[in-house]
Amino acid sequence: MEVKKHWTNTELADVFERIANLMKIQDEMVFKIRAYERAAESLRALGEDASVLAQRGELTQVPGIGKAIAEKIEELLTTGKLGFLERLEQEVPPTLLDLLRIPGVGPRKAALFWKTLHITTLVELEKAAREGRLRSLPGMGEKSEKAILDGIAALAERSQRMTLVRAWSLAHRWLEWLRAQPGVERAEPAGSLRRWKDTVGDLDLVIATRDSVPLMEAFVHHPEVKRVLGQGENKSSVELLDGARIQVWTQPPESFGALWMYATGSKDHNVRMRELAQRQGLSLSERGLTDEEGNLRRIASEEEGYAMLGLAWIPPELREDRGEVDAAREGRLPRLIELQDIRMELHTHSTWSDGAVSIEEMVRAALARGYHAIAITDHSSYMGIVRGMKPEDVLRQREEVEAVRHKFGEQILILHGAEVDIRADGTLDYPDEVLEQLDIVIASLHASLRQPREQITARVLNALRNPHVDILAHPTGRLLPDRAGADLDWGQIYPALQTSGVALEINASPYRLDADDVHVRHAASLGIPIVINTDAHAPVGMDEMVFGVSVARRAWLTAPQVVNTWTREALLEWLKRRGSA
Ligand code: DGT
Ligand code: CA
Ligand code: ZN
Repeated sequence: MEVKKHWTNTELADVFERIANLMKIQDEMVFKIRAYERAAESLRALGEDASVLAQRGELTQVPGIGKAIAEKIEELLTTGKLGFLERLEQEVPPTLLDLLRIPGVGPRKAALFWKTLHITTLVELEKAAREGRLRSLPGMGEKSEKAILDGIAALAERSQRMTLVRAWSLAHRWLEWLRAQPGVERAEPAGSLRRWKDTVGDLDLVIATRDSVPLMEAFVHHPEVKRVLGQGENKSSVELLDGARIQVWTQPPESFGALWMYATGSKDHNVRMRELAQRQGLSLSERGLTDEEGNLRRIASEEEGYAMLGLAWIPPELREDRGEVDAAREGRLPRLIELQDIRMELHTHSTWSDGAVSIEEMVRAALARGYHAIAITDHSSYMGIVRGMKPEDVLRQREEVEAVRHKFGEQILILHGAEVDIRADGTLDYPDEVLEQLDIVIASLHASLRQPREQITARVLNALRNPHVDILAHPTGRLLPDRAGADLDWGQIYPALQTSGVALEINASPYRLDADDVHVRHAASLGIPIVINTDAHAPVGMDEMVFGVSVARRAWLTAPQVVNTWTREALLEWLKRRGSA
């Protein structure tokens, strides 16, 4: 059997769930619908790749997958399409499925709106509700009409993905719970979380145990579980009351390495790894490596697993199929920057603008983290949005900085800087006479982020042309998990950074992570210095450095490429070359 597109079990399950929902709207017979739902559940819980099982002709051995479903899976795997679903979508407009995401709207209501008012989309439904056309339908009223409008508004706000900070705190809590369960020898994070992707869809947690079934029972019956999406012996997934999704995978300890590799992904990395194994006549699964005679060699640790395929262990942050497998084979994986390499914080706020504590307290916080330098960079007074500093405040602030310097002496280098707004017309918030008195200048966009590409790019280029600017902060202004940032033309930003010598910021806030890994990697490859800034507004803010470092790692950066790892002398030297120190 030839497989054209790679289908994950989740994608296959989504297809059958889609069929089941369309049939519900169609008011099909319950037992037919149930068969598709069962297929979706068992695919979600399946430990092995359905595509691999299909190649071996073993799909029908999976509980919940009969001959008819197996044929549909094979059709999807070989042709990338499913005739049955296509015909179904001719009968029931698939956009109706969007209506099911509204709380209180099930297939019956969706069918009602469709058949009586010819509504097929969320937009049409919202319009009808606004115009009061729903309330007179059978089983509806003014109240339920209002509930639908509220539900649509809430949908728009709710994101399907989590920020890294939310995902990690959830993961720590669940790992603790899992580790306390009987028979659990090890429990670790996997999936996009372990790769530190900027947002996380569902949490993947992997477990070494010889006693999986009772563990899975306990997991799906945990009091925080709202809905079981799939339950199997080696894999179960649930939706929690707050909407987050968790997937738990198990293997006996001898196969833990294989499982951890598999569940960490990414999918593209796994595909690349499987190809590598295939070239050696092996098949790689979440249990281990199987040779052509069918002998399984289990993989207990990831290091062993990679070594068995002739590779150095690959840090999870690199597992995105961006050249890491070749680099691991050729022994040229980078020595990635680590949190301990960070020795300074160059973007912080105090009570002089919108920070929570005094300059002295921020300096103490930096010292407590073992840093040898800190920059105090309060906001300029743009548009009065935050309590920014007027040019005359900057001069008064300098006196306080001097006093704090006097107090701490050689212990720490204190730079007096500012975060200056790039105004909507591209000019900076302070005149050059003020900028030239500062030790370090950060330029950033805060307002009018929706300007057209040409205009917003020109704004940034203008700021980069000012010789006093040292750092371009959170360049796009995006807000995670789902508010996109400015539409910058990076093709112009990179060369401008290069010629100006301005450093590109990785803003470490888990709500920003801006610039992102892809842009940072490219910038660093051009020799542009990268600086990781927490933009702390209080001492605890400095703890977010770890998220910024994760972006740098995903961008393949080594410590010397990141300004924060430098010595004081190197920092001052760089600033002097920039002309502002
Ligand atoms: P997410 O949850 O959207 O943030 O992204 P991931 O990377 O956590 O993806 P997810 O949760 O769909 O799957 C977790 C890992 O499991 C993924 O990184 C790779 C692996 N995986 C899932 N399904 C398949 C599959 O069908 N084939 C292979 N080779 N790997 C898969
Ligand atoms: Ca995931
Ligand atoms: Zn800031």
